[in-house]
Amino acid sequence: MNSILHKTIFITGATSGFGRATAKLFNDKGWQTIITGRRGERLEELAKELGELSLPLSFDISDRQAVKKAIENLPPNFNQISVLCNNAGLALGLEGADEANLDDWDQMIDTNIKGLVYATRNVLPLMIDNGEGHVINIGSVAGSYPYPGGNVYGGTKAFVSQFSLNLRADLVGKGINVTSLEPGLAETEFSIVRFKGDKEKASHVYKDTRFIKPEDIAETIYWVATRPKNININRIEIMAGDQAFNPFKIVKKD
Ligand code: NDP
Ligand code: 8X3
Repeated sequence: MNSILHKTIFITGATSGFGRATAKLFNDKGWQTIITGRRGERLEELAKELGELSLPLSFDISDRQAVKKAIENLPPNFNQISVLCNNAGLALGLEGADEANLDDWDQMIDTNIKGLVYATRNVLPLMIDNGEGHVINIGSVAGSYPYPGGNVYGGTKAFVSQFSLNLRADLVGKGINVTSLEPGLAETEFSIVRFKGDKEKASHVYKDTRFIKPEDIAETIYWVATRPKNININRIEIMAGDQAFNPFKIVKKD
């Protein structure tokens, strides 16, 4: 393994969905991949598949000390990180704000916001030392367009979009690019998690519709990561072919 010959991408949430597809694509392209997530067994399986260019690290992104420790203890051949893909995240529930579970709200904030800033803050000094890097944050169309039940999930993704712009403002001139990639409806384990393991309800979300595939997002991440340094892609929004916006809801008096 040689980080001079192979660029390195650090991917949060690589046990499934977008993160897993991204790890596979970058590995195919000859990159080193640092693959992370809570499910250690899945990481080990993926690492076996990817071979010696991958490093599995199991930790909970919402655990501030665990994130710091994992990044501080990166082996020397994996600590020149060219791309940080802040992908780990989740939606929990689809209840209205007056009925939603506060523990779900906490977990979304802890993962989608706090976890993302912990990873970013710990990786940035490594990028500054190297004089180059790219932070690619996975937001969502839910951060731009409201829908019933999107309440805190959409709020966390609006944070991702604005945090990305503010990161860019801090990092311009330091060789570090920042991109917010904001997908719409994609079939991953996202809805299984949102509906707390109810696979039937989750599969209904994608039934009879053309949704985004994890590989579409992986390809976009690869494209963004390989643009020349004279440009910065600030933001990309991708919707599914069969997805568009809601009309305004007008409530009539009885
Ligand atoms: P998946 O559920 O398939 O993947 C989510 C990943 O996040 C898993 O690898 C999971 O790993 C990881 N993760 C969740 N919580 C934690 C945690 N506390 N610590 C570490 N890792 C964690 O969903 P997607 O691939 O769809 O989601 C990836 C990102 O894309 C998310 O940020 C999501 O909000 C966003 N997104 C998804 C869309 C969709 O329609 N699918 C559309 C727009 C954005 P593990 O469980 O092993 O910890
Ligand atoms: C996931 C997309 O529309 O289900 O971020 O909220 S959506």
